[in-house]
Amino acid sequence: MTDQRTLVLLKPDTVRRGLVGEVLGRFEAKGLSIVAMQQRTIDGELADQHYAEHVERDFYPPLRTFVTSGPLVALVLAGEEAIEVVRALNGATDGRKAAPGTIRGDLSVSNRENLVHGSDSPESAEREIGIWFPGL
Ligand code: IDP
Repeated sequence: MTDQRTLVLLKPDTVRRGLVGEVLGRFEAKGLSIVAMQQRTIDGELADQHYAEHVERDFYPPLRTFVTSGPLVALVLAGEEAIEVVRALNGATDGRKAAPGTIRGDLSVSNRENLVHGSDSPESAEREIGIWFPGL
């Protein structure tokens, strides 16, 4: 039993489509705790920090435009194996391929506008929490 923290984003498509309650509800129903939560619109600099490992990729410029396109909700969630649990709830990156029952599988048909982000390792989680919620 490992209690973990993870950084989750409800990306601008979630807010635009009015799905914040639906998506947040899935995390809460699973038993994860909300440690911090903030709605904000970010600039390109913060997007570059968050997606540091992707900034050179072909898909990054439109991703950067997308994540800065409107308000998103940043969260820190906690619980046993929270990192893996969140990624399982999120589903595969491409909404068209994500399994039914997952957030992306049920609610997204896009590889980019896929509603959610979840940290992919304990190291990423701590790095990302430091970016979005300094001092937490
Ligand atoms: P993840 O969010 O499932 O961990 P990553 O590979 O870390 O996936 O990619 C980060 C984000 O970049 C994805 O959630 C998605 O929004 C976007 N992305 C990844 N691959 C592609 C692609 O091939 N085309 C368009 N957007 C992509």
